Amino acid sequence: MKPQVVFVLGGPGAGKGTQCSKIIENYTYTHLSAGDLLRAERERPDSEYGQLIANYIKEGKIVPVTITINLLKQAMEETMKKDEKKFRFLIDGFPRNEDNLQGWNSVMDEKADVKFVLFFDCSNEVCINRCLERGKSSGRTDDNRESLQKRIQTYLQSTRPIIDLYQSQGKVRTVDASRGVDEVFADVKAILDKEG
Ligand code: UP5
Ligand code: MG
Repeated sequence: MKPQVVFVLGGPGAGKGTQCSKIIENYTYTHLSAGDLLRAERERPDSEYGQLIANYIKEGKIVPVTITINLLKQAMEETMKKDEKKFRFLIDGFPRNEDNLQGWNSVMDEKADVKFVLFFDCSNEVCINRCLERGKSSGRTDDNRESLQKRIQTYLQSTRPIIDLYQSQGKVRTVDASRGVDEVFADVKAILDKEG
């Protein structure tokens, strides 16, 4: 079975991870956060990319896709090897720029089907406030004002055009992510129930 993919996009702190956690409680999807995979790789003692990833994340810049795509591909393959029924994936926080999209297309385009993009739409102000609030306890090196400015900038300059591109192909399902977690999830459910 070819893996079925939903890309989950939205600004920093829009609630991608939160909503993906709720989705996997209710649907047979596997959640793969590109950011979580990169953070895990950063912490792996013999990683040759640890320092590079650490710098990119703190600067709110997008890591070269060769690194990210290998982590994603490996995680997908491992999931499907363990359980062949797990062929539906939520890929959270990817693709974030043109380089990511090209990397996906060259490595994964024929191996997986992208069903649609789930887009959590939220104002920059709400995004920043959520991340600053989380930053009080998250330990994330990028949940501070300086990094957040850069993350928002990168999101607007590099990620929005990717969402727009999918939009022009009729592949974007947009949710107003500025509301409470449960209200957002009610909309997410309606989309997933409809898409099957
Ligand atoms: N919260 C969530 N939903 C809420 C709601 N409806 N109402 C009120 N509060 C809500 O949520 C963020 C915070 O808000 C939490 O405290 C939550 O409780 C609360 P979360 O669900 O974590 O939001 P999410 O959108 O997942 O935010 P995240 O910070 O993870 O988004 P980013 O996209 O910035 O982070 P990510 O981990 O994807 O990427 C980090 C960095 O990794 C990037 O900046 C980049 O440097 C690098 N990266 C790459 O280079 N390439 C990639 O492909 C991916 C990442
Ligand atoms: Mg996240």
